[in-house]
Amino acid sequence: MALLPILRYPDPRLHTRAKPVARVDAGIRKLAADMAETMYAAPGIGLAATQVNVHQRLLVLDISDDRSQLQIFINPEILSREGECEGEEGCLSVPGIYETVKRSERVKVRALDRDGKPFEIDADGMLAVCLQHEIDHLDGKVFVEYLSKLKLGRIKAKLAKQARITA
Ligand code: GNR
Ligand code: NI
Repeated sequence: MALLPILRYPDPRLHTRAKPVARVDAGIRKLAADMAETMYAAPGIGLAATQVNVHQRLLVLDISDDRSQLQIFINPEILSREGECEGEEGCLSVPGIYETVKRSERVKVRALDRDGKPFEIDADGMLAVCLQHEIDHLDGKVFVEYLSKLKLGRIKAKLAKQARITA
């Protein structure tokens, strides 16, 4: 197991569109295990491969209170969406920034599991929000890019200041 470095916004590599995983093999399972370790250590409730500079369509998440329900989604696809909801989001690639984002309330997602077997889930609540947030990462999109130009400008200034302090 290994902790992987997480890319920080506005790193341009966060805007890479990830490619489908061609084969679910030991390498992919190792990557998923390292991503899970990285997510738990951060701590976060989800992590997309894009955030650790691997541009393959793979994400891990665990929205359980006791951090015991790891879920792995390979080549996830949103099949359908219903409703709308607004909630505050954060991102391990945008540390210290929490902003309200509009999302679909429910999503039906198809993906492959760690054995390469297809499955489908109907997600709502935090799971639905987290899946949309992570699949956005795989498409090269970071949640702050849903905000107004004014807000995004302020966030960029704040992140630049933080980077100067921690450098
Ligand atoms: O840890 C995370 N928390 C979170 C809270 C609200 C909405 C989405 C998230 S995902 C985030 C981890 C992360 O950056 N995943 O990409
Ligand atoms: Ni994120």
